[in-house]
Amino acid sequence: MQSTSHKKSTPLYLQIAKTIRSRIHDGEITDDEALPSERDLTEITGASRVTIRKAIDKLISEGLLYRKQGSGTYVSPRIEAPSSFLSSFTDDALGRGDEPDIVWIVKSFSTATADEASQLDIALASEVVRLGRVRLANSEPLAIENAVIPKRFLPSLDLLDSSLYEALAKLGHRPVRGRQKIRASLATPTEAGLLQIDERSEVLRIERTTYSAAGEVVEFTRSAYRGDRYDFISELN
Ligand code: 16G
Repeated sequence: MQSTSHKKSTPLYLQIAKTIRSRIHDGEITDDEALPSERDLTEITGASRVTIRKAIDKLISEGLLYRKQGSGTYVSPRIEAPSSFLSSFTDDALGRGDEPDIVWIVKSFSTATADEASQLDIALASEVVRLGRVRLANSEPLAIENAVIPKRFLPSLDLLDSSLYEALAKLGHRPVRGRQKIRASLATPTEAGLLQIDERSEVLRIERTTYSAAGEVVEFTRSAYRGDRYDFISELN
């Protein structure tokens, strides 16, 4: 059996990963900049090559670093998401040349809670489509999105393959304007697991309400986006 003190001590590779993560976080090593070589990191830290590689692999799996064949390890550029126009996750990812993907948590008809009914401006206990999705790009989990849509805008789930806005567009209900609220927060243990980040890492909590041309609420979505990967850009006129 492991002793308590052993259980509590953080493995060296995680400590090294944490140090590199905070250097990236503090902007000491930035987008597309090379990390020191494994050999240099071995010398700097006094850790073995295996430990250094394990730390780097951990940060690659988190999406913070990427390897270039025969060249080294680099800092992944942060994702710039437009927040001044109504783009979809799918379009944003494809626009960057990334491959979007989804892990479905829930995709079903449901009854609106009192809060949701008020956000959607519909009668209490109306039927809604409830979508819970982990959004990925190039296999990297980036955000968790929980959306509710009044059922009359999406009466069948068959049309919804991956993109919500594409399904709504097919039915003539793609939202035309919206309002978004962003605030800083920390990942809950469940969110951390889904996003494959450490518990209490920074996330951006976003609430988006979107409207049809007639001014009806089409969607109310609560999301948690990874704070270590996203910059939201607003155009100022
Ligand atoms: C974005 C929206 C989300 C919307 C989704 C549709 C933010 C913070 N959220 O992720 O509200 O439901 O796009 O994307 O931007 P989809 O058409 O790929 O499902």
